[in-house]
Amino acid sequence: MVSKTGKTALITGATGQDGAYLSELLLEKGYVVHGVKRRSSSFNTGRVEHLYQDPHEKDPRFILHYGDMTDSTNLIRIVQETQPDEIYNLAAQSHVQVSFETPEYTANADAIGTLRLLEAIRLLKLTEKTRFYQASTSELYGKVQEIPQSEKTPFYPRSPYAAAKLYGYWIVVNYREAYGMHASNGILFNHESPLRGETFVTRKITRAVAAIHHGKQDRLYLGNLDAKRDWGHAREYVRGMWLILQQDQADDYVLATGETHTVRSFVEKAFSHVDIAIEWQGEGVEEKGIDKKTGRVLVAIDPRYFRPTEVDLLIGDPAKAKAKLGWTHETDLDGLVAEMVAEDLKVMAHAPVMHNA
Ligand code: NDP
Ligand code: GDR
Repeated sequence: MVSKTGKTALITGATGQDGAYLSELLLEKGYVVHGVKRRSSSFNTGRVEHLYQDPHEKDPRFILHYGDMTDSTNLIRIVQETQPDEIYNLAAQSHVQVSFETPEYTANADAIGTLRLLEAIRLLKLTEKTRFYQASTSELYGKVQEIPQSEKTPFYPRSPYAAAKLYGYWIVVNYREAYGMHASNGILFNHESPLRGETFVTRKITRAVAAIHHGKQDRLYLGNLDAKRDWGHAREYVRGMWLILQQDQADDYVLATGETHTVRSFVEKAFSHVDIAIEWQGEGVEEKGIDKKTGRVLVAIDPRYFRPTEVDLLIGDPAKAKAKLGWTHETDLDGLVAEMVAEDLKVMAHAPVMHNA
């Protein structure tokens, strides 16, 4: 298997939102791309379906391998067989709220999983050859210490997910310093797209708006409407990941838009695309989002979606990425919401009736 660039990449989490965009980008650049996919009883390769190549073809350039971040020997074997020039470690139990329910599994996959991959590189004597990207996160900042958050802002994780990712961050720094590995952290702020998982708040909102528009859902239930996030477009963020690994020196970078918005504002923007103006009435768990024209309650609060500890405010400072990588975001929140709603309107036109959630 020889690629046009001569480069081979291994992506864990290739079937996720970022994995799909990154696979696409690297294939365009002429890489041979190996992806790790989990065994699942249901179909989990929908996001990379268009990249699929018949394994019987000669020299396929996109190859999926069964694997799991909790299985060391599996990871060692995949790294050995693929001999990658670049590893992008995107696999994770990535849902913050779910991490409160499955803290041990989250630590195993997200923290120790990162260690397993780094150790695979070391054991296989690939420290000189293989560059390593770690999917670190703005969740590391957690409780607000300073804004905007930069590479120098202290961390204060607020969930089992963030605590696991904190280990991932530091073990990457340690392997860089201890063994001279080209291992870097991208500290990425929230990034979304039409491929975003359906239970993250942005996609949950855009799907519900589309379903309500098509008469397939009555109401959207949400948790904390006041949380503020720095939301960008996933396609642009995976380009940043690639740029990070093209640098001579490994280093850690924030990728963000530098703007922040509330969940409430995301809801209003999304409904505006189907010509609905939302008016908010009530307070706390009694708060409701009402269609100004019809008086229908379209948004209500379900306390189940409140987190035991919340991250109230994220706003990133991407100055270092701009200066050193030449990376900036292009899509603003309005553009992102417009694209996500437009895609979900297409999806929902043919969907069955949805449960309110
Ligand atoms: P997704 O949840 O969409 O994708 C996660 C991927 O990891 C999926 O392919 C999933 O497989 C896979 N995975 C989960 N657990 C395991 C495991 N035990 N072994 C192997 N694979 C596993 O996440 P995103 O694409 O949004 O994010 C990519 C990475 O970036 C994650 O590490 C996330 O924590 C991090 N991150 C994301 C941000 C964002 O805003 N999107 C911001 C900052 C960091 P399956 O498809 O079978 O579920
Ligand atoms: P986040 O994303 O926790 O920032 O983690 P998510 O979209 O889940 O939550 C964002 C904010 O919205 C509030 N919220 C709700 N969230 C969800 N999921 N469902 C709801 O109904 C709801 N109502 C309000 C949340 O409380 C939160 O404040 C994402 C993941 O991709 C991580 O893997 C990644 O590391 C970070 O982004 C950066």
